[in-house]
Amino acid sequence: MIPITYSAEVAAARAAGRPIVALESTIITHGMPFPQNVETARLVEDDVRAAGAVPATIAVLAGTLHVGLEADELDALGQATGVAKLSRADMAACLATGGTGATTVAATMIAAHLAGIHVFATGGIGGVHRGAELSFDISADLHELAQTPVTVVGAGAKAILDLPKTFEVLETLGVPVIAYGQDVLPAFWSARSDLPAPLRMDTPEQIAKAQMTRTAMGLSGGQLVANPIPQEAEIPAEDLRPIIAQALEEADQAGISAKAVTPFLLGRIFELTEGRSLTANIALVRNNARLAAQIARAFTQ
Ligand code: PSU
Ligand code: MN
Repeated sequence: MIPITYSAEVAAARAAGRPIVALESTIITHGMPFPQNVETARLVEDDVRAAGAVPATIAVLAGTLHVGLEADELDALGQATGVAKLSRADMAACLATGGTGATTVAATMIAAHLAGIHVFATGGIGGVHRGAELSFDISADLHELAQTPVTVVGAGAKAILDLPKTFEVLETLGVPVIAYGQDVLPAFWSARSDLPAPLRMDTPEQIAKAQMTRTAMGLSGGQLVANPIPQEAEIPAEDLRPIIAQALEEADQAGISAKAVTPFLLGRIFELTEGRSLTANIALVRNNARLAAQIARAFTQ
């Protein structure tokens, strides 16, 4: 009924019960410029393999849900224009109408769960936008974490967001937020924020066991693992503060809204930091992929 297809590598891993890590595609189509987007997607897949798991990059191509992309499919998606950005609200419609779309965190979680994949690595989740008290712009990623049993490894939520409100909403929704190896939450491009971590874990095994316990208790939903960017790759929060403020101001002036907000802000911050934000983004996604692979292995043990 659901038009779903697996890459050869993912099909073999499923048959053998090997650990699999889901990867999203919105970061490729809307989060990074070409050609760095495709290069990063490949590096991230290789990081997952090097850490002993199999990567499954997820996207909807011409009405079929792909769990794992072949090399040529990844190349084509990375250069395609006009690709939809899919979340819970529009994923089924895209499949039903034969469309092509990249999956956000929410949509990738849905696809991962359908495919029996427990762990997913991304850059940072969507969340509560600054000014949400007027715009009501709160990412569907938060509600997805509350209902779909997939552990998402990110460098927290993207620092363009209102981080305190994002973590308040996650708490309200009953989503475990686990800082990896430190007592404060990371802030995407920066390793540390001044927000205390609701939970802290220090091993992949603890994280896998917590998800399994949650599910065994009949609690719905996944967990967010907030994995700090490696220190040597981070951009200090003080350096970014004025740049984020400027990008937000410009988005406001230009009347950017809804799905366009996050891609616009990431694009402007890339320009304003002269590419530093992209270098950091690549480092943090790769770091998340490595941890996700370890967690996926812990799930299969
Ligand atoms: N992580 C990144 N870059 C991105 C994203 C995550 O490093 O572009 C994407 C994810 O797909 C996430 C989306 O779900 O940004 C959030 O979009 P929105 O704020 O419109 O919900
Ligand atoms: Mn939004």
